Amino acid sequence: MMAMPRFLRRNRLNWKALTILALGVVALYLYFNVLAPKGLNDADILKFRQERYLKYQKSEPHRTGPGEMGEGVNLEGEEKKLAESLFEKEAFNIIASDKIALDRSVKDVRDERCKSLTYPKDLPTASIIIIFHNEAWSPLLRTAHSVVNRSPPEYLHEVILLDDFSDREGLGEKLVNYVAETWPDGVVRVVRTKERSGLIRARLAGAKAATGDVLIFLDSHCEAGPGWLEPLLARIKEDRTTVLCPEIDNIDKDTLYIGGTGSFSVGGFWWSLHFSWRPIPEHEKKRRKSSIDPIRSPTMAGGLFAADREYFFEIGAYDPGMDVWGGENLEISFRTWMCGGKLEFIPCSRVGHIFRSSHPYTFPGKKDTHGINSMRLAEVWMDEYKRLFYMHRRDLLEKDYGDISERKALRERLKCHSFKWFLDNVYPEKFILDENVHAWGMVRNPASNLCLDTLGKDEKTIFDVGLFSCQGGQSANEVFSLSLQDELRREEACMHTSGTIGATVSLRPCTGENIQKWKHDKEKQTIIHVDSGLCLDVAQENSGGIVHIGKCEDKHQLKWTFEHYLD
Ligand code: LR7
Ligand code: MN
Repeated sequence: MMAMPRFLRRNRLNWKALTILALGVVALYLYFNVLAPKGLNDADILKFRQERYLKYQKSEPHRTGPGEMGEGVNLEGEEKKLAESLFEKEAFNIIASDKIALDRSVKDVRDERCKSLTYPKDLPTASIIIIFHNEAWSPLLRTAHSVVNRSPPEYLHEVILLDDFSDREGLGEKLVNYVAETWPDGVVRVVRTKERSGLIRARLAGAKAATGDVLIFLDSHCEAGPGWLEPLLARIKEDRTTVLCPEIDNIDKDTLYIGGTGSFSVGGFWWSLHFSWRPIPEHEKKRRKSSIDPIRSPTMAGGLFAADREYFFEIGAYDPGMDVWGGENLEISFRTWMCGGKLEFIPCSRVGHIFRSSHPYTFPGKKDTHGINSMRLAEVWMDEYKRLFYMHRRDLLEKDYGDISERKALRERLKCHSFKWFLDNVYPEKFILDENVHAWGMVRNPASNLCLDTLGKDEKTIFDVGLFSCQGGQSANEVFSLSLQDELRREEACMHTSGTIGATVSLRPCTGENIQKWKHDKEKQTIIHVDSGLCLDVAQENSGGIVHIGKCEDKHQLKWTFEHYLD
C-alpha cells in the first residue's frame, strides 16, 4: 500500500475536505468552460424564447419587402426566364421563393371568431417534425421560421428538421450552422436518416426522436399561420384519440402567394386509393354547431397533421414497409377510424403548403411506390373491399407487396372495426360500385359488341361517354353501375344528357337531378333517359365511337345488357 502524506494520516477530516475542494474546482471549471457558454437554465431559455417570439409578433405587421403579408412575387425578364428554366427540376418557382424573406409575414386568414377563442393555459407541448429529401433551401427554412415565429414558446418543445438522406448542396454542414446561428437556444435541430428512407420511414424516425407531448408533422414547404398551434393542442388535450389536420391554404407554386381560402372540404378517396377532396357532407354539417368546430373527415391528405405522441404509437404509427411516397395517408386515416380514434380538420388552425406539379426527387428503383404501398394498405385494412382497388389496378395483382404479418397482428391486437364498419359509419356517402345497385359492370351493346367506356378520360373532368371493344371485365374504364337512385354512374361521375334527340351523353359530377336518371328495361334491353323518355343509342359503331340518345325503337343500336344484375 502506498504511504499517505503525514497530514492526511493524522487527520481524516482533512482528507474529506480536500476531496470536496477538488470536486468543487472541477465543477467550477466545467461550469465556466463547458456548460455556461453553451446555455442557460430552463427558465432563462424560456425567457429568451418568449422575447424572440414577442419581438417577431410586434414586428410582423410592419414588415415590408417582396412576398411580405403572404403576397406573391411576379418575376420579369431574365429572372422570369431563369425561373422557367428551373421549373421542371424544382416543380415550383424557386427564384420567387428565394426573393422572399425566410421569416416573411403572412396575412391572418382565420375566421374572425377564431381570433377571440381562448384556450387552457396548460396545453401539451409540441414536437414539430419537418421531413425533407433534397428540399430547396428557402421553402425548407421558411417552414422552420414560420413555426418558431408563430408558436408560443411555452408549447413549442422542439422543431426537428428530419433530413431523409439528402445529397443536395447546402443541406449538410451549412444547414447545421444556419440552424445553430439562427436559433442558438437549440429549439430547432437537424436529425438525419442513415439511408434514403422514404417519407413514411422518415416520419417514423422523426417521431422516435421527438420528446414533446404531441407530434405535428409538416411537409418541408409549408408556412404556419397565426395562432395555428393552440387549437390543435387544445383539441388533443380534450380528446387524446383525435388525429388532427390544420386547414391547408394553397401557397401558389408560381408566385408563392398564400391564397388563404383553405379548403373547407373533407377528405375522401378513390377506389384506386388516391386521396380526394369532397364537400362537407350534410350529416356532418348538421352535427357541428358552428362552422369553426372541428370537421370530421374520413381521410386526410397526409402531410400535415397532429397526434398525441403516445397515441400515435399506440395505434400503430405507420407501416414501415411502405416506401418513398403514397398510400400512408389513407392507411393512417382508415386505421385511426377503424381502431377507435377520430380524424378531424381544425378550421382555426391554418397552414400553407406549396402544391407542386411533380415530385422534385427520385424514386429509387423507379418503383410504383404508391401502387405497392396501397396494396399493403388494401390487404391489411380493406377486407373484401380490396376487390374494388384491384378492379382499378389489375396490373398489380401479381406484384409482391412484402410481409404484412405485423400489420395484420396490429389490427388483431387493437381489435379494430371492419372496413365495412368504416364505410357504414364514417363514409356512408361513398359509392360502392357493386353493392346496393340494380346492375353493374360492362354495359354491352350486343349487336356491335361494343361497351360503354370512358376511353381513359379523367373522371374529375366532363367528357362524352365513349364506346370501345368489350374488355371482359379487364378494364375499370368499362365499369358502370345503375344505382338505386337510377343514376347510370361511375365512382363520382354520372351520365348526363340534355334530353333532345341526338344529344350526346356526358359524364360529369352527380347532382341527383332528373336529367341524370336512367331506367333499364331488361326485357327490351333498352336504357331509357327518364326525363326525356329517349333511349341510349350507339352513334358511331366503332371503337372510340360515342353514344347519344334517340327515339326508343326496336333497333339493335338501342339494346344494352349489363354484365351483372343484382335484382
Ligand atoms: O423519399 C422521400 N423522403 C422525404 O422525406 C420523399 C419525400 N420526402 C418528404 C418531402 O421532402 C416532403 O417534405 O416528404 C414530404 C412530402 O412529399 P411531397 O411534398 O412530395 O408530397 P405531396 O405534398 O405531393 O403529397 C401528399 O401525399 C403524400 C403521400 O405519400 C404525403 O402524405 C405528403 O405529405 C402529402 N402532402 C400533403 O398532404 C400536403 C397537403 C396536400 C394537400 C391537399
Ligand atoms: Mn408536399
